[in-house]
Amino acid sequence: MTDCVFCKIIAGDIPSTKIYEDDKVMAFLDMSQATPGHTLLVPKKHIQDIFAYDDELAADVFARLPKIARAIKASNPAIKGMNILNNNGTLAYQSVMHSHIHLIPRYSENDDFS
Ligand code: DGP
Repeated sequence: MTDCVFCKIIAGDIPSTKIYEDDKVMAFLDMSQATPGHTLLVPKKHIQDIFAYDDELAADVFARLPKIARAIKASNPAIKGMNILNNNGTLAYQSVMHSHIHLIPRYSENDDFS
């Protein structure tokens, strides 16, 4: 989709800090780092939200979550946990209408994140 910021990142038309990429998904650092290492996992196929997934796309995206979460955790021994979030619809605070999953590393109970 030509006016989608995440499609432009996937196409390489907007720079990003890439964490992972294969034929189905890409993961890159969120430009608004809730905590250091905050990453977005996105399907390469433009799809708006969870309500539009079919089983195949869900398997493609969600099967990759543990591997990417482990890689982020392994990158920094200070990471003690991780919040994994997915916002769907403006009412639920989705601001980019290309489905994405937030992986937010947690370092301590005092992380400035809510
Ligand atoms: P959400 O509110 O769940 O739709 O989160 C969208 C996230 O996308 C938000 O945390 C900021 C991030 N974001 C928006 N535009 C860009 C961009 O151009 N590059 C990167 N790396 N992240 C972006």
